[in-house]
Amino acid sequence: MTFAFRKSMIAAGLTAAMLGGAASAETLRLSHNVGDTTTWHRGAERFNELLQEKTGGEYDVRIFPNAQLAGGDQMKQAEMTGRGAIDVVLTSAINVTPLAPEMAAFSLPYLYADYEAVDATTSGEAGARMEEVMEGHGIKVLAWGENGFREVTNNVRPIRTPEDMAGLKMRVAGPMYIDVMNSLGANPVQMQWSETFPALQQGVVDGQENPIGAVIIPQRVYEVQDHLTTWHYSYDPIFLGVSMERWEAWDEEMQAAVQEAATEAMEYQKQISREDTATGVEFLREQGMEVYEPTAEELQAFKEATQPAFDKWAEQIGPEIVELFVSEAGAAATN
Ligand code: X2X
Repeated sequence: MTFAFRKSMIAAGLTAAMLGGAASAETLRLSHNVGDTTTWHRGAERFNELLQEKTGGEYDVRIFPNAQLAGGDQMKQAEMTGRGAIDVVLTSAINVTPLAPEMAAFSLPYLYADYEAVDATTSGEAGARMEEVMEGHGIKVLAWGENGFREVTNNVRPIRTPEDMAGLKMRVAGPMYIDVMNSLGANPVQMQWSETFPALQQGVVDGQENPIGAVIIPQRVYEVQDHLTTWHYSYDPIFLGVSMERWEAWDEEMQAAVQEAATEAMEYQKQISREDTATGVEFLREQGMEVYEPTAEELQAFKEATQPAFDKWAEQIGPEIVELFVSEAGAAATN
């Protein structure tokens, strides 16, 4: 039975169950590594709805948050997807860097001036190049969504200059951010996201960095952090990817349904992340956070201070890929 036929039967009043849909629906297991209140999760839910709709109920998606399917290890999800142990992954570029160091290119400090620059790379040659890299690791990237520009929070003092970071114990997600924090004189600690809230609450670490709309607000980081600075130091995309093994086993009709559902779901996820970020600073102030928005000169000082980390990682990623990102982002930036 084709999806189109199933859809027309459902439109005519038959239920998916009557068509043998609900009982025999095939379930794809989707892993992501943040909580179920985030824009990531809402994007995953939208993917489930759209996939059911586009396959006439023959396929659905079960969502597992907090990297549960990888035993809580957010960096392990991609590798598991690559070998077919997880069907679908929704994760951010930084989590994939142990498997594919090239993916760190997106998050190089101060690479992007604005969203125009971001979108030019995810929809351009740079994004296509990263899709090839991920295919080499057994993951078909279906669509790019957004974690966002990562902003710094802490409980010790307002951050206005690189010197203000000195000695702060900072939770970070991945290896590149260790070097970035070191270049600022902070003390970085790599930690799972799911363990970060209690660590901040108990004062095990002083601060962390994450995007406002996708993570800081929905995960209520403002309840355990006093200061935030919108330093925009690193951008982090997310992507919806499916194991190549799964992808290659599907016929063209199913591949088209999955692709369309993913594209629409990530478009939605990106839009709500940007909206919630745009209104977020005011919301965080209402919640009692002290928010500092640096001037262009102050941002330049952070950029200069983090240059050694940029250079070190540019070498690791490969100059040709970095050049592709820098030129595509630079040509599109309007800021
Ligand atoms: O762990 C983080 O900080 C998060 C949620 O942003 C990532 O997945 C990189």
